[in-house]
Amino acid sequence: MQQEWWKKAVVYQIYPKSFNDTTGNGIGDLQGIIEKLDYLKELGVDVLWLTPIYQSPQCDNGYDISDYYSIHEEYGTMEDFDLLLDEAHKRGLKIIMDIVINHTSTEHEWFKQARSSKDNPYRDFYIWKDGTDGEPPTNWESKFGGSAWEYDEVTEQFYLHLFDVSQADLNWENEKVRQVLYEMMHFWLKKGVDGFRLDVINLISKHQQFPQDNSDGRKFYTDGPRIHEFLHEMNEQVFSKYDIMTVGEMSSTSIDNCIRYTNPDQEELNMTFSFHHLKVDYLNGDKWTKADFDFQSLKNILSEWQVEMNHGGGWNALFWCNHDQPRVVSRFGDDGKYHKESAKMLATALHLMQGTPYIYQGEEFGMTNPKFESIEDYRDVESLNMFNLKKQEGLDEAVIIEILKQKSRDNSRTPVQWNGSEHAGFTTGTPWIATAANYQDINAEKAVNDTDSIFYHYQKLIQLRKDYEVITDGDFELILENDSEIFAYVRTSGTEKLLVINHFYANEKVFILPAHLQLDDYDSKVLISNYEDSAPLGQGILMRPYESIVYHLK
Ligand code: TEU
Repeated sequence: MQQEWWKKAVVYQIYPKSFNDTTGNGIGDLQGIIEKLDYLKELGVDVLWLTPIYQSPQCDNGYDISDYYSIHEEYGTMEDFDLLLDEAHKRGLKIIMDIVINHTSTEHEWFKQARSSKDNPYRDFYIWKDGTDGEPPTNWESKFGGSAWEYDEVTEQFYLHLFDVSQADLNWENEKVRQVLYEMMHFWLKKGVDGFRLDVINLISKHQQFPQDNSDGRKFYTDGPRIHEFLHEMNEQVFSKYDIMTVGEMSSTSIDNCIRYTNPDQEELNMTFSFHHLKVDYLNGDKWTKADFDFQSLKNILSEWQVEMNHGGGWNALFWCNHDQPRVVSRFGDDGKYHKESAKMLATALHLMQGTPYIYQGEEFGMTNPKFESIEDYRDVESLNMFNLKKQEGLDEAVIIEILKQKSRDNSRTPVQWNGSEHAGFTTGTPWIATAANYQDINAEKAVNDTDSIFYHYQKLIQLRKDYEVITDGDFELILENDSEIFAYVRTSGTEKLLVINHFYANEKVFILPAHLQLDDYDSKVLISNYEDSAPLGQGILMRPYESIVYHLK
């Protein structure tokens, strides 16, 4: 069996476009990442995940790939990439690539060939169907709004696109497709990359009858009929040949499937991202609503995934943030008065669960949603599509903006706030998307110069993972299940225990030690907290606003 080094690793996600620009064109680049490697090393992370840097028309910021073998020119060259990999490795940092193989850009040569005629050898690389009476083949919906089928005039058929019209779904039933994709993965692994994040990988196997649906169609391709077979094949032909890590992004998945994806006996992937815990602020399941988050559901979902994945021998990727999600401190914390306390509390709550934690650029010093007021400030294809759709439905523009301020993917895509200078030190030019207005208060330089900052709290959490086996191995038990303000849990491995108490609100609240946890049995050292003078363990602890305390009980 391969070494499971990734169980003890912390991953840092880089969205290159917004990370650091060295050319002054307003777009981040690979040299910009190289410049910041020492900063990342100081934070203490082990692995860097780069979102797609391949050649792309950038309709979906690189998730629309037009050539898997070259670097998008605004980011640099293959020489820059090789240098980045080398410089990262020199510092003991690993790099994983984002592999998008559910779809390609319609600008990819395969698609250009495929759409040119029905008998082109590449036709069957994609999913083409006849319409019925001029209507699309099925009523399936695109994740970015509208039909999932686009009519092509030249060959008079529709092609499937679960995302944007510029992202055509590949036909995984075609063995040639699978083979060319595996070959492409070998290319990157032979270069020395340390693994992959696989974009929407649980959507690649479609129900071949392509049925009509009484909903949006997702049940006919989510965790689809041949998904486990395909992943097993990929593992056998590619992953098993290298000492790497793999993480699958799983859209609308289930625990049972994620156990199968990640239990080592199945030989598929190492870990999965699931999103149920990030839908707790959707009103009636609809993302495009403005709503408070449901704290009780958040606790229940996190706890269920912790316990069930552990029982099934699976492994979770732990995350609050990524490039598709709003900033967590604005979402489940307080981005005003208790910015520092709540950002630290959220970090602790996440990092001490079982799984491999991910930090998204800027999260380590508490970047917030930018709260853009005008549609002119938004760039994301999904946000712009939704804006237009909601307007057509008759929703007031001001109301839609309020929703975008909470839900837009652009909330996480603003430039990394490096320092207090113009455009937060991200670029000397004009950034492709505006910088959040609070960059003089919240930036990396300030955080590094303040020993009490959010940055050092993350650094400490990363170090604790290296020092305490229980963080990796321990069972998870939710306590105070029904408490409406505290998320507390116990991690247990042999005789070692951690008690993790997180207060998610701005009031004061007494934590009462549950009866089955005997105070006297333990040494109650405070391992980490977000107030200087957090109380030693007692039967009752007064928790201050967003206070978070971790006790080591042994
Ligand atoms: O995202 C997949 C996905 O389904 C979402 O997280 C998506 O952004 C959300 O459902 C929209 O409401 C992945 C990438 O992370 C995302 O950036 C890409 O746009 C998408 O796949 C298509 O490649």
